[in-house]
Amino acid sequence: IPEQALDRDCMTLSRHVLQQLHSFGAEAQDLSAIMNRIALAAKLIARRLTRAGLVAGALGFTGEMNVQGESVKKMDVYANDVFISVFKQSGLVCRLASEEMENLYYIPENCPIGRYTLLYDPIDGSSNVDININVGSIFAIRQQEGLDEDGTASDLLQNNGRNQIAAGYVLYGPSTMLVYSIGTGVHAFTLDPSLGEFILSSENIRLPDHGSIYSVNEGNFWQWEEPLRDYIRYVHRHEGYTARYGGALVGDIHRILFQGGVFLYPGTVKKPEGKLRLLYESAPLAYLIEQAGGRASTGTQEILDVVPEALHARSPLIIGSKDDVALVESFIQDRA
Ligand code: AHM
Ligand code: MG
Repeated sequence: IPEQALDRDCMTLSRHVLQQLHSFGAEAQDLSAIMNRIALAAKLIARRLTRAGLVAGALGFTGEMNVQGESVKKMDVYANDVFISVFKQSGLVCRLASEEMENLYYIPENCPIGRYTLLYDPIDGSSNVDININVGSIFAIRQQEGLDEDGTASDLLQNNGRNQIAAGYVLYGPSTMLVYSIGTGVHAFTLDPSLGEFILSSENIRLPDHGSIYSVNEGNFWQWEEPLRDYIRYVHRHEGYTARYGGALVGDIHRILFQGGVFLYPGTVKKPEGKLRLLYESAPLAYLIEQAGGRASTGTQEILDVVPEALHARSPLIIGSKDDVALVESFIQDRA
């Protein structure tokens, strides 16, 4: 048994990525190095979050608005900068795209060799930060097509989410967890603070085809289209459903990944595209949940088939267990 425990402790994230790729070729090395950098970013953000209430200037708003028209939190800025610092001089990633930056961030010195773009939401669920509730980071890696240094992001706006080669999230909860996929299933790692390493805690996670949880902000009920309201009436009237909504997508999806169910952020009459952004929120999570045997839909189209119209384009999101996503879709499509 002690030997098994030791073996388990040695299954670090970088080792796992290399093992998943069954090769130590250039691409495997690159992906493993990128995942290591993401893990470093996660540890830096986790460290700051853990002590945020004690560190002067860690919490609260900056007073600025981001490109989405949302008030920026100091932690958003910190976490955004962490990813930049971690990937500068890495030789790995040529461009970064983030919720907190209007335009792509180029790292020209990396571009000749760094064939990848990193898309990320540095702090998902920012409203939870100041009250010490779980938040997350979301990321995706795409192969860069061409040496696009004109800032147009044209390749990102010509491809759909199937172009992602890796995606995942970090959950800053009671433990810090990193969950990722590089197209070979979904694997979860737990940060062991005494080692400073992410250690494999669940391999090949598969979510059930149906779960009892539905996760949606019902405060928007009267702003939705009627079919959505009908779906909610359905779950209210049928036994076996339970509501969970944490205000941070990563936490809500994490629960669904392990227990099944469905998360929804539908469009409203005024904002038909909803709130969540395709490139660094919906598409990475869709990739992950599909890899775990679930589905992600806009209501009428697979999320991974959507080609974004802009870097910060939004889309409605219905994601989780196959049967539960299909049930929501059946309400939407019956009325269409
Ligand atoms: P953020 O990345 O700016 O924090 O916004 C995304 C978050 C999601 O994590 C969460 O599911 C949603 O916004 C909550 O929004 P609302 O308060 O409208 O329910
Ligand atoms: Mg977000």
